[in-house]
Amino acid sequence: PQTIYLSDYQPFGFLVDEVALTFDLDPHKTRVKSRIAFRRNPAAKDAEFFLHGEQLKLISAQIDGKPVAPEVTDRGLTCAVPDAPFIWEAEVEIDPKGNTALEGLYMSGGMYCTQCEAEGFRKITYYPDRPDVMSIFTVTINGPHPVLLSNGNPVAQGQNHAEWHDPWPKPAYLFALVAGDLVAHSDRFTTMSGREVDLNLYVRPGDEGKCAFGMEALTASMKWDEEVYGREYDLDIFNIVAVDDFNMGAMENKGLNIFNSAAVLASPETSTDDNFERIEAIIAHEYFHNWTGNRITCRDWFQLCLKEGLTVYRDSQFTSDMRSPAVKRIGDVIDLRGRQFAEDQGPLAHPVRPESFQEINNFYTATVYEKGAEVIGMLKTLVGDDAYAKALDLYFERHDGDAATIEDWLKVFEDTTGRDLTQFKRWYSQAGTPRLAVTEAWDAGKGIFTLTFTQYTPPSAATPNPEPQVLPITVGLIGADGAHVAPSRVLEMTEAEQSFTFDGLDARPVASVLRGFSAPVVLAHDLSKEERLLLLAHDSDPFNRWEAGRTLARQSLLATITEGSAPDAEWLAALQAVLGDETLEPAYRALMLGLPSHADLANTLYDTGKTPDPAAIHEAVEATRDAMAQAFVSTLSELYDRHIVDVPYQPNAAQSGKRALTNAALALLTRVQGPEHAQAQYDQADNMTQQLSALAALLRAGHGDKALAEFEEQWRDDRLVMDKWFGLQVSQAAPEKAAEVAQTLTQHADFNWKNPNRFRAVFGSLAMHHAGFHHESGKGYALLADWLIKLDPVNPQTTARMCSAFQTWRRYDAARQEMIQTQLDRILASPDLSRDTSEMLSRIRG
Ligand code: HT7
Ligand code: ZN
Repeated sequence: PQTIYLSDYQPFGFLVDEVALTFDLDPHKTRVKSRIAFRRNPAAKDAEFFLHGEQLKLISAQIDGKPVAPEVTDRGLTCAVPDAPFIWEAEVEIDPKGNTALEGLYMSGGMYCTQCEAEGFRKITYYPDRPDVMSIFTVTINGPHPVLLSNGNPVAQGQNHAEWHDPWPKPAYLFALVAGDLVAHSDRFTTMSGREVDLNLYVRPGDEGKCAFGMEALTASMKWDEEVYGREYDLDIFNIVAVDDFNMGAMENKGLNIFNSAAVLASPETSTDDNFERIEAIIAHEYFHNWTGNRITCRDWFQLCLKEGLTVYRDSQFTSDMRSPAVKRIGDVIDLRGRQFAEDQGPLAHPVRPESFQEINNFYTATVYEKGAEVIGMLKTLVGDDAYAKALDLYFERHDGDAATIEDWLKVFEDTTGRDLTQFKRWYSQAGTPRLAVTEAWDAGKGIFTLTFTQYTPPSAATPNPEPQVLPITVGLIGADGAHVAPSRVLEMTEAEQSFTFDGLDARPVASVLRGFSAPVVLAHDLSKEERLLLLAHDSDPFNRWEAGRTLARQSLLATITEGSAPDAEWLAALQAVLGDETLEPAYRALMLGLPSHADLANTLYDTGKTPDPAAIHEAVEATRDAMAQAFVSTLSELYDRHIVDVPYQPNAAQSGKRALTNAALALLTRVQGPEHAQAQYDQADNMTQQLSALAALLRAGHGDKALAEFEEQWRDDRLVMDKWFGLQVSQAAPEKAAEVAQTLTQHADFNWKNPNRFRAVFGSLAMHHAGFHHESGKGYALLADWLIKLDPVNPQTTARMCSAFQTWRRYDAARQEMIQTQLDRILASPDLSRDTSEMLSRIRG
């Protein structure tokens, strides 16, 4: 397969002034006519007329009305063209129903829909399918469907016919079309300059009752982007469509966002609090792309973080504002460490802006998205809030309508602040997670406290010689009585080793380092247990307070795993005090009750030169949970009774925080008090959060069979709830049973493996079940490999994404490595393996 390099970028030889597309819809023989106005691009050297095109049947082609015979390959076509501006016309035939890859134009549940990012438009018609070719699109759709949608504003609507015009130039990846028998949940929004916008959320009949929350999230996002970023919506209409078959969460097509139904449909009875929060964030994310992605897009796919990192950063700011900043930050860091750190420290490591790829779909990664967002957070910390706001204003002013680069992005910060960001740019070009170590020195005579930091990024194939990064390190100092002796200060580290002093101190303080997780690094700070207990009890920075508890938990668990010691009683006592502190938000206390994941512990063991044993990790976690349950039983009962929500369900932060705390308490209480409590909650539940938490507790306690059968009976017609039913059985299975449970579920009549949500419900849950997936039998590895081999020809994108389950394989013992290697080789040997999967596996296999 061909490797594409950032350094090879060349502008396209032609500009596209206008595009007119006509679709005559048919499940197997859709006809697409294109009429495209081209002219030479004066800025380009290369003038070859190459149009991308894949899986298209070319019916006819004309230039300026005269038939031409282009040279066609399986990747596109070339044709001799005039020097002067010309009109290209082509007609192609495509097969939406046969398109199981869910890229291009495809069918889902009887409706037509599209997914063009990154390179799906070339499966619709011949076109320069690259993000720097922007044009104005007019789309005509003919087909026997009540709803016919495309981008922009509607210009004509008739029986089985619709025309749409999008006045904003856009790249082809933002094109969208939807046709089907859909119903709309509608609203209106008045923008800050007084323009009226029609809002519609289109769903399949029967799903109307699950639209209200998504619509509220949309209007809240539109308002927030006006208030916080000064960004106003720019069309007369904004449509969202829910589809059941979708490879990712959602897609920001101009004026016509397409959503995985799991990422937009919600009701109290069928969705958990976590679902509501995720839906709110994804709606915001896709809406925010209208400016960061659509009005300003990427010059090429290497610049993907330009739109994704910034938009993730913006959606996390939105969630912080809508909910709890502390809880959001902790959740984001848990996620970053779980997914991005694993990626950055393994064979799939790549810079936030990669420099080469074979299949761009494989680079929609936690590094591009989440580390990309962290980089923006660091930039904001370094320049300050006001300078960040000025830089963003300049970015929108200077680059509106552009296909921009990371250089353009950094330049607006340089121009507004006068800073030189040359070194900071390494965050975009270097792979790997920096290790930051800190040592302390105390000069009692002078009252000076010195922190000395060293940073080191382990070399990787992607970055063999990493250089020091710019690190904003937020630090506060605390006295022995828990009071602050120095407020937070941002230390700007640029060297491999650097010291910072704090003077005028009466006594040696305790340092709270990397507050708010101010840089995405692995921190080694050799605090004593007493110091960590002090931070857990008193740190005014909520992130570091939580972090102190998490580090104590990790240390206790590691001692249990490696030495068989009992869980640390001092940590448990300190944690209990925090749990009972009613000045703290319930959601925050629920997070305090969490433990580091099995994968986190495996990684820490590996980092310290030990081979992780998944079974030992599992046993240590179970023993610790039992100890927590026994130690906290009275506090947990009190918390459960005090915070149970007895007013009608609302998915807001206050209520969901209480449910998070009571359900965390329930999970532990079930260990010591048996299943009665959970059964009662299950029987009385009037919302999915309560029902599912109770079901999980029952399953873990081995008393879930009856509730599981009732749940299936109650929800068998609701595909999104049934995804939970499938997933929960795998995630709650005992390690030795997980693969077997997953296999049995694949025999279920409703296991529609071609639906990515259902496939992920079973196999995503298996891959996430650390002790189950890595069970010594190797059954988890073999089962996943069997199904990846089966899925690849049908849906390469979803297959390739799921291969990352194997990315940490080199951390484990020789027997496990051998079993995994056998499976990797077996998949790699399957005939006609997709480019997506073969690139992922070759990188993982090494
Ligand atoms: N920008 C969107 C990316 C996306 C995507 C990429 C590849 C294949 C399928 C896809 N569906 C959506 C989503 C986003 O980040 O907002
Ligand atoms: Zn995005």
